[in-house]
Amino acid sequence: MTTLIDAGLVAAHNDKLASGLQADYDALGSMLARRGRDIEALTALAQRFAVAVPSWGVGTGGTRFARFPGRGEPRNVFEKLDDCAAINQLTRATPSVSLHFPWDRPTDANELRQQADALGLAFDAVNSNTFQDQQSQEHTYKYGSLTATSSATRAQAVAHNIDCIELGRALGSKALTVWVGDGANFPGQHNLRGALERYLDSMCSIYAALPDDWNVFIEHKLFEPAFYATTIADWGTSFACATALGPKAKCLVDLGHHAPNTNIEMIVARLAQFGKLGGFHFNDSKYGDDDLDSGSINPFQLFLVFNELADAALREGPSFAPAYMLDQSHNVTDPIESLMSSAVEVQRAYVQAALVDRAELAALQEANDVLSCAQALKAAFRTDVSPILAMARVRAGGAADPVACYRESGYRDRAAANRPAKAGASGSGIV
Ligand code: AFD
Ligand code: MN
Ligand code: MN
Repeated sequence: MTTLIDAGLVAAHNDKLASGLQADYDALGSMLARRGRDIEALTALAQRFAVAVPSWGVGTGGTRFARFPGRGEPRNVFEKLDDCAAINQLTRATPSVSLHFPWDRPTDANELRQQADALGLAFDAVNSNTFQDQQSQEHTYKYGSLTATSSATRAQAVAHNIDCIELGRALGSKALTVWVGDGANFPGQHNLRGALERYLDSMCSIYAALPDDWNVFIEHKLFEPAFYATTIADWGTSFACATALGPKAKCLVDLGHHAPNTNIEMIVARLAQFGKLGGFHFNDSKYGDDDLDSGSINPFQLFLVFNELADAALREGPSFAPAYMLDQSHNVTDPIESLMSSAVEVQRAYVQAALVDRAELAALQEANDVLSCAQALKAAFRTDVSPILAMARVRAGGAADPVACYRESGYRDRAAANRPAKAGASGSGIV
C-alpha cells in the first residue's frame, strides 16, 4: 500500500506516546474488567469499524455567503484520493471513499480504480448531483430535476443518475445515493402531490437500471434549497418512496437533515425495524447548519444512534450492515483534521454503544426501573474509550494521535507547495 506519510514518522510519533497510552489502556482495562468487560474484545471491535470519507469533504467548504479557501486544496479526484488515503493511514477507520459526480468524474475509471487500490482505498456509495447545473447541460435544474415539470429535464436527471451507476459499477461501488434539492419556495409553486408523483416516476427508471447487487439510498433533507416544501423532506416520505420502489431502495439518514431536537435515534429504530435503513451521512448540527463535524455539538445523540444500531445488529444478525459515511463541510478547519477527528468520534460512539449490557438493559426495561435504564446508557456514554481507539489505531499501523501526527508530518505544507490554486478546479467543499 502506498503511504503518503512516512511510516517512520508515524512510528516515532507512536513511540513518543507509547508508555502513556499503555498506562491509560491498562487502567481502562482494569476498570472494564470490574464491569465484566474484556478490553481486548472492545479493541478488536474498534478495529472492525469503518466509515467512508466524502470526496467533497477534503476541500474547504463554504457558506452561501463566502468560501475562504484553505492551503493546498485538492484540485482533482486523484488529489482528493491522496487526502483520503492520508486520513485512513492515520486513523485506520476510513478505508473507503464516497464519490460525487460529475465533480469526481474520471476520464478513465480504471485508472482511478487502480490508484485507489494502490492507496488501499475502495469506493463506497456514489452520489449524483442534480442540484446544480453542469457545464454544457441542456436543461436547467432551476425548477427541479427528478420532479421537474419538464419531461426533458426529468429525463436528463434520470440519465445522469444512470450514468453514475455505470461509473460506480466500473469503480466497484455497490450503491447510489440520491439527494435532490427539489421542492418549492412558495406555497402554490407546485402541486405537492404531483411533484412527488413525478419524483417516483423518475426514481422508477433509475431503480430499473440498478445492478442486482446494488442499492439506491434515498436521502431526505428538511429544507434548503427549497425553503417552503422540500419534496423529500423527511424519513416518512423517504420510507414511502423506498417501499414503493422495491427492496433495493433504502433510506439514508443524514444526521444534519432534521429539525433541531428531532429524535433521530427513533427514526433509526423505525427504519431498521422495517428493513429500510440503508445508511448514514454522519455530521452534526445546531440549528439548520447540516454539516458541522460529527460529535462536535451533540455527542450523546450520536451515541444514542449507535445504541439503536447495536440493538438492531443483535436482532437482525450479520445481514444488518448500513453504510456509514461522513458528510461534512469544513469552513474554518483543515478538512483532513476535521475528517480524522470526526471518524474517530463516530468510532467512539460505536464502541461506547457496545459497552451497554443489552441483556441487563432489557431486564431493567422489563422491570420498569426507569432510572437504572437511563443510568445504564449514561454509564456507557461517560466511559472514556479513547485508549481503546488509540490502541486499535496503533496496532493497525495508524497514529496514536492522528491530528498531532498529521501536523508533525508537514502534509499540508507539502500539499500547499505541490498544489498551487487553480481557478474552478476542485468542485469539492460545496455543500
Ligand atoms: C447535501 C446533502 C447530500 C449531498 C451533499 C452535497 O447532504 O449528501 O450529496 O450535501 O455536497 O447537503
Ligand atoms: Mn448528506
Ligand atoms: Mn447536507
